[in-house]
Amino acid sequence: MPRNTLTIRSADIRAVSVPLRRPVVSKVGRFEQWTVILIDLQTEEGPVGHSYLEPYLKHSARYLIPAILDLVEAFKGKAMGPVDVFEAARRSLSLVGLEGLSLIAIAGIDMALWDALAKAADMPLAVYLGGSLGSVPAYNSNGLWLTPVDRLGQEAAALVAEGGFTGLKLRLGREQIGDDRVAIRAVRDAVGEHVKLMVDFNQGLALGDALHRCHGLDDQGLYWFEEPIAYDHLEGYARLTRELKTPVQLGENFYGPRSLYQALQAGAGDLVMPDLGRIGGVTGWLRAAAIAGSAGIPMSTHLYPETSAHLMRVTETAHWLEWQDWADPIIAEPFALKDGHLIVPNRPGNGLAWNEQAVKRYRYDI
Ligand code: SMN
Ligand code: MG
Repeated sequence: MPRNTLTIRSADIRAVSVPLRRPVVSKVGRFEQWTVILIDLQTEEGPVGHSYLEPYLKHSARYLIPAILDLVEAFKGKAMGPVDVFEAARRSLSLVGLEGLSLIAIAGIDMALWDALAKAADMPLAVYLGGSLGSVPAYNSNGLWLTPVDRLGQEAAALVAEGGFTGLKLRLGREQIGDDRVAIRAVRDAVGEHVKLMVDFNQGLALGDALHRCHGLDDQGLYWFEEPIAYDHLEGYARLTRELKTPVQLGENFYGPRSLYQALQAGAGDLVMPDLGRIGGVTGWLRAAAIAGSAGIPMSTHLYPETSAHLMRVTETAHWLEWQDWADPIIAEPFALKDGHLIVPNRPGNGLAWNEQAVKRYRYDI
């Protein structure tokens, strides 16, 4: 029996601020709490789509939520697929810019609408997209911030033990290169040489310093160098990619699939890792994955582990899932981990529903 395209009715959107077990201490900021915006998209046909956004900044809910509600108002009552909404929303916001908040707002609706569609078909999102249930290799990104080096070893051992992980992310870019070497040594001594170390500079270096620092660490057997310099300095990335043995990773700040295309055209990295909020949700991811796949560039994820896990099951060059449990406190059934893999649950849609008691506890007024 053919089904109709879903019709958006309304959206309930709430902001929560969830305590982090290990505060984020990074070049992009220090966060004791993590802001999560919960979207419940009601449809005329019944299925409710769930998604969340991670906009880092607590106060950004004040302008992000109204932008999402405006889009819902514009499209309610119309039978539209997520790709239709994606295109129409981009057109409607082009006068205020296609990137940044516009795209994050669109991504929130897009992810919720794909969830509702997969629920209407009674299939997990990965299956609805033509893939299958299964697990996705993940590294633990829950710690190893720019914190005192004498505590990193103990923390690294704990992070491996949280899920049998074979990869960890370590943040680098301390004052002296020697401090970064000490940090790497501490982690390796604690977890062994077989655990892959993804290192992230969070755009903390100018190109000259990045050349010096990355060349100096190029013999350390690191798995990738992530965002050594400002995310949009594509020529600088191309130079680093040409000169370094260690693969250069970027992409969490790509706004839309075209940014990924432009970065690859510029030779700006060996690896990419789009963020679902910034790449444009499920629709943006699928388009980006086709570009990375055709270019033969391995694609990893950034934040949003649950929906990303579904997408990795249909991503041609799927590489590593970044595991963070930051939204777990407000998720009704957090996804399970086994032997360093995140398991895509056998539930219709993206598998996200809220722990309403926790939402009540962590909710804040915008
Ligand atoms: C990151 C993510 C979230 C907060 C700070 C830093 C980081 C990552 O860039 O890749 O996980
Ligand atoms: Mg990063």
